[in-house]
Amino acid sequence: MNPSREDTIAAPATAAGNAAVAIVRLSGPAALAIARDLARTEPRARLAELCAFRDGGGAVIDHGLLLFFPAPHSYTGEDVVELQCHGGRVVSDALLKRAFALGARAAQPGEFTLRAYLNDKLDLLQAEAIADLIASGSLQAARAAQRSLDGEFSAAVATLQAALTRLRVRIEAWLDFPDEELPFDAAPQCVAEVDVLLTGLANLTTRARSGRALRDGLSVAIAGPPNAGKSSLLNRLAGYDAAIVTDIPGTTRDPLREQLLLDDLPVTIVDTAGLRDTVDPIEREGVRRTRVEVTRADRVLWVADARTPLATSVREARAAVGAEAPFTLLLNKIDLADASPGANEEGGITILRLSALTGAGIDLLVAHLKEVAGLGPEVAGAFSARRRHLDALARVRGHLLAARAELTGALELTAEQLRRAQAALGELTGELTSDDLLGEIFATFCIGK
Ligand SMILES: Nc1nc2c(ncn2[C@@H]2O[C@H](COP(=O)(O)OP(=O)(O)OP(=O)(O)O)[C@@H](O)[C@H]2O)c(=O)[nH]1
Ligand SMILES: [Mg+2]
Repeated sequence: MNPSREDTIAAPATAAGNAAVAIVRLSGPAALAIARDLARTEPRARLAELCAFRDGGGAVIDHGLLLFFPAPHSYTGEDVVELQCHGGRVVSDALLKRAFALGARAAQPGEFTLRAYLNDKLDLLQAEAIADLIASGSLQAARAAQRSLDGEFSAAVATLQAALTRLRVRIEAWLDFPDEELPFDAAPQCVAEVDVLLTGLANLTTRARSGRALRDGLSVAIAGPPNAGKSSLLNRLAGYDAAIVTDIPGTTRDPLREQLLLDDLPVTIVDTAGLRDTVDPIEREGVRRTRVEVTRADRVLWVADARTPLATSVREARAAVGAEAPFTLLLNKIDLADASPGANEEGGITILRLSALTGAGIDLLVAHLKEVAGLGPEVAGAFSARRRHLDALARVRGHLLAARAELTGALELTAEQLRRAQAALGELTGELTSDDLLGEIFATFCIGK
């Protein structure tokens, strides 16, 4: 994706469908001339003006508002024109057609924001936050996106960058003037500084991890022996009867997928056929599909009957999913086992006791899923973030730890690790980003943004 920036681009900025108003947006060097021709008027900067928009023959397409944002004080940093017309497809299509006839071309997805980025109107974190804000599925997710868009994430990255630069300047100076003696406490001082950087980074990562969870959520597969209460659990979490529940083992055959919002955490959850050896060809196919779902999920909830001996359930869970995916053992039907809801760790496995029928312990499960997703209590300060951000932050951490380890040895190696840490940080805001990555990021935007 590297379309010419000399072109003037046009696209509907509002979604298709019947609505009171539709907005067509233009950006680029010819935007003003096109607006003049369409509206037969001299557009004034940042002033809404009621105009008649006309086609090539002078016939009125619609009456609407014209807005002109001269460069560089516009969303894209270029001349931008917005035509607000009546809603529905026909009028906005006719306006677009006229704009194309006058020299504009159709904008690619995300191209307005790409131009804003290329014109330094916003950095990459902010550009991505715009797409996240539009796509946000909960108020918390929208707030996290807003925070990134406002530049909070970028500012936190910049603070780390500045501290890293100060440290690098000093170390590079020692390298450049090897004859000068190092202050005797130089190494411990630098270690302390790297530690401060690591603490700042950890804080940033926690907030980004929460944001990623709000944005991407978690994919969960419910699996376990037949009749354990898997479908009942899905229904309980969904709050409605999504799956058929009976007391006949082998009720569920096809995997049943639901999208849920559990306490602000988006969860894709799939209920599956109970795992057992069977000769029934339909059930066998169901079991095969369960195994596929288990390997795909971020997390498997292995549902077992609380009355089954724990060792048996652990063994079955390990045998079925142990190596394939991380799992949590849910001991269901505690109402029949005369047990109370609770959570504990045993042999590295999280065990939750609950009842899908009564709802006891379901809050523990939701809290557990939030924890697994990385959605901590600091959600109020979350930055909208993506996997690429977390990958970059993890690399920064790796380089800082390596730099710290080298500080008592070869200073060149420390310098190199700090340089790499800085480069990885730069990927976040887009200081060092390949065209391929830009193409990938902006291609996921909607058209007109
Ligand atoms: N008492 C009690 N009964 C439950 C509980 N959860 C599920 N059941 C009952 O157990 C039976 C099986 O429940 P399902 O949800 O269909 O179990 P499943 O694991 O989906 O079963 P398959 O689809 O056949 O593998 C039904 O009669 C449910 O009402 C629970 O927590 N307590
Ligand atoms: Mg079922």
